Amino acid sequence: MTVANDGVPADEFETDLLRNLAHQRGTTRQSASAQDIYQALALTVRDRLVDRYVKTAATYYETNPRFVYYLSAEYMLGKQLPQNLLYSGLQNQARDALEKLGLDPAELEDLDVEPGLGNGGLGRLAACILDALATEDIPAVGYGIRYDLGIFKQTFEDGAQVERPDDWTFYGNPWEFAAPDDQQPVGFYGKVEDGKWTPDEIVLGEPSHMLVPGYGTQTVNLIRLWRARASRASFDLSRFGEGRYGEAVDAIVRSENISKVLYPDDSTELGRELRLKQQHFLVTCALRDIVRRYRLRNTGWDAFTEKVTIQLNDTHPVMAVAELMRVLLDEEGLDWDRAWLIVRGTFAYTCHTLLPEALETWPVALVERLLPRHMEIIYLINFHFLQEVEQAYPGDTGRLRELSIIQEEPERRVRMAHLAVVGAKAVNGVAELHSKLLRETTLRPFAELWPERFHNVTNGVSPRRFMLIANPRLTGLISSRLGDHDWLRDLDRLSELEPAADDSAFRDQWREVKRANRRDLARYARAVTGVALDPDAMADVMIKRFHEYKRQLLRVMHVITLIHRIRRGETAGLVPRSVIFGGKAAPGYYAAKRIMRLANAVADVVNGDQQLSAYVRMAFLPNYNVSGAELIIPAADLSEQISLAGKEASGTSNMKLALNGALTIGTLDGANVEIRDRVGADNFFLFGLDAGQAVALKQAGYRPRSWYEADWELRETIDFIATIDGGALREVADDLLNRDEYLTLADYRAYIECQDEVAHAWEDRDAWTRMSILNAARSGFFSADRTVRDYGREIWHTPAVPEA
Ligand code: 73E
Repeated sequence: MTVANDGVPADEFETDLLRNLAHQRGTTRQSASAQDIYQALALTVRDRLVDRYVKTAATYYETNPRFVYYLSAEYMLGKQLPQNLLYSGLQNQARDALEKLGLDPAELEDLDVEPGLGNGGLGRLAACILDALATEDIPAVGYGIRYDLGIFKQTFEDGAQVERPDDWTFYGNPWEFAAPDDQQPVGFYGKVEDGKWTPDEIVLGEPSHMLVPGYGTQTVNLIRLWRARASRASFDLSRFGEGRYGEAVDAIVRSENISKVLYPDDSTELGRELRLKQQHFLVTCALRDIVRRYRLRNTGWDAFTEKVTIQLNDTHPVMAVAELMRVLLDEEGLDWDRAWLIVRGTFAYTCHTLLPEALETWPVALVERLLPRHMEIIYLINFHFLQEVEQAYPGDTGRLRELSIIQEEPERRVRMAHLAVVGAKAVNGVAELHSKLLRETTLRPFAELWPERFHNVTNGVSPRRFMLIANPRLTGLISSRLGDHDWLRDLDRLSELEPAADDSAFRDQWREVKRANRRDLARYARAVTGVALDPDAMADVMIKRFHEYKRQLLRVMHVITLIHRIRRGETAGLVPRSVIFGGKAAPGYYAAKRIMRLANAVADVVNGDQQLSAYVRMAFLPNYNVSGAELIIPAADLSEQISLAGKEASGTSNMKLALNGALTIGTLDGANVEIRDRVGADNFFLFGLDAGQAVALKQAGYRPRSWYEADWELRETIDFIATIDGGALREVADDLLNRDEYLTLADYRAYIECQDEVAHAWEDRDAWTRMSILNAARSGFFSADRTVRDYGREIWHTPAVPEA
C-alpha cells in the first residue's frame, strides 16, 4: 500500500470514490454517467477538506480569536475541482484512482462548473483575498449572495455580443452545503412607530457554505452564500383555493427573485430597487450570522469590536452600517452612543473606483419606502456627523453640503460612500495612485477631516490560482530553480530568480514554456473561434471588462494602423503578433458593445487576408472568465494596460500577466505605476498622459478634432472605423471626433510609437526573455498574501491562528 502526502493510502481514495458513487449517487460503476463520476469525485475530495475544516473550527472555537468577516456582493471563485485537489494534496491519488477505473481526469474537469458570481476584478479580488486569508491562517468568513444565475455567458453573433443565462447549478453544486434549517428572516417595506419597524414583507435567507482551504496549511475557512426563499406565509392560500394558481405563487416568485441573478454591471451605477433589496438581504443575513457566531463564544457587547472586524467590499454592502445600528438599538436596547462606538469600531471600507458615475447613491424616497427604519437611522447618523463637521468648520455651509450623507440636488439621495466613510474605522484604496487620488479628489473633504482614517492596500492575486493551477509548466521551471515549491506561499522568493535571467540555458527553458503555453492557447482559439494563431507570434493580450475608460478602442486603432502600414508595404520593423481579446460588456452598455463589434470586424479583416495575417491575427475569445484567464495568461508575452491615467483604480490582470512573464505596455494608471517601479522602467513599455496631464488637458478644453487634423495616420485610422462594414460603426468614429471622453486621440501617437518599440524589442528574443524573467522575479509583491498581511497590519489587527 502506498501512502501519499496527505497520509491517505492510494487505494483508499478509490474505495471512497466508489462508495460515494454508490451511496451519494445511488448508482454503480457500470451504469454511472460522467456526471455521476464527477460528482462522486468532488464529494470524495470535499470529504477530506471537511475533515480539515472540522479541526480548524475546533481550534477557532477553543482560541476564540478575532475574525475577519468579508462582505462582498461578488465572488469569482473559479473552478473548485483543480484547486481542491491541489490544496488537499490528493491529485496523485485521484489520478491513479481514475486511471484504474479507466476515466479521463481532463474530461471530468470539464464538468466542473466555475461559479461566476461576479463581474470582473472586484469579484475575483474577493476570491483571491479569501484564498490568501486561509493560506495565512487568519480566521475569516466570506459572506455573499448565492445567485441562481451568475454572470451571463457571452457568445458573438455577427460580431455582436449575445448574452445567455448562466444556470451554473443545473446539475447541482457538489461543493456546497445548504442549511435550510438555518434560515434568517429579512424584512422589507412596512412602517415605523416609536422607533419600531414592522416590515410588510419577510423574505428568508438560506445559507449554503463552501470550504475555502489554505495552501500549504491545514486551515480551512468558509464562504457563506445566501439565497432568498419565500416564507411559507407568502403562499396565498385563498387565491389558490379560488383556482388562481398564478397569483397564488406571485409573492413567492417576488421574494425568490432577490437572489435570482447577478447584476451584470461593472464600474457603473445602476440603482434599481431589486439591487438595493439584494444589498439589504446580504447584509441582514451576514450580520445575523456574525452576531450568532460571536455569541457562541462571548456574552454581552463589550468584546464585539475586539472579536469582530468587517470589511466592506465597495459600497454594495454598506447598508450594514445602518443595519448593525438597528440591531443594536432596536433589538439589543443599547443607547445611541454605545451602539455607534461599536459600529465605528467594527467596519472598514474598501473603495474600488474613482469614476464619479460608479459611486452608488440611492433615492431617499426609495430607501424610505423599502427600509423605513434604516432611513431614519441614516438621518440620525448624518445629524450627529454634521454636528461634528460644524465643530470642525464653524459656519462653513459649503463643507456641510459637500460632506453630508444626503445629497440634496437635483434629487435627495443617500450617498453610500459617505455613509461608509462615516461608519468605518478605516477606508482604503486599492493601489498607491488610487489611494492618493481618492484623498485628493473623490473623497477629499473626508481625508481633510479624518486623515488618519485613510489607507492604501495595494491589490494582489493568488499565486496558487494564477501560477500553480494556471501555469504548471512555469511553476515547475521556477520550482526547479528555487529548489522547492514554498515560494507559492512566500512570493517574494521569486526574487531568487533574478540571476537566472542571465543564464542562457534557463532563458531557453523559459522561452520553451512560453511557446508550449502559446501552443495550448492556439489550439483553444482555433476550436472556439476558428482563427489559426501562430504559436511563434507574440501573444499580445488585453483581457478585462469592456469599458470605454479601459480603451480597448485604442488597442483596435493600433491594429488598424498596422493594416494600413502593411498594405502600403511598410513592413520593416513589424513582427508577427496574435492580438487576443477577452472580456464582457454590460448588456445595456451600447458604447462598449459597439467597440466589441468593431474589434470583431477588424479581426475578420486581418484574419481573412493573407498579406495582413502574415503580421497580425486577431482572436476575440468569447466568454472570458477565470478559466479563460488560466489559459490566456500563461501564454501572454505582452500585457495591454492602456486605460486613461486616473481612471483604473488598480487593475489585477496587469499583476497576473507580469507574474507570468508578460511585459506590460501601459499608462501610469492604477497598479501599473507600482508594477513599473518594481520591475524597472527598462522592463516596462510606458506611454501616454499621466493623470495630472489628462485632467489639465480636459480643463484646457480638449478638442479631439484638432488631433485628428494634425496626424494623417490617425485620420486614416478613424476614417477606416467610419467606413468599415458599410459604415455600420460610424458612431464610434463620430464619438471619437466629437467627444472622446477618454482622450484616445491624445494618446494615440504615443501608443503607436510605444508599440513600435515593443516590436523592436521582440526582435531580440533573448533580451526579451531576460525582461520576461525579470518581470516575474520582481512581481512577488503582487501576491494576495501580501495584500492580506497589509490589511492585517494596518486595518484588521488579526493575528494568525494556525492549527495546533
Ligand atoms: O480597477 C479595478 C480593480 O482592480 C476596478 O475597476 C474594479 O475593482 C478591481 C479590484 O479592486 C471595480 N469593479 C467595480 N468597481 N471597481 C464594480 C462596480 C460596480 C459593480 C461591480 C463592480
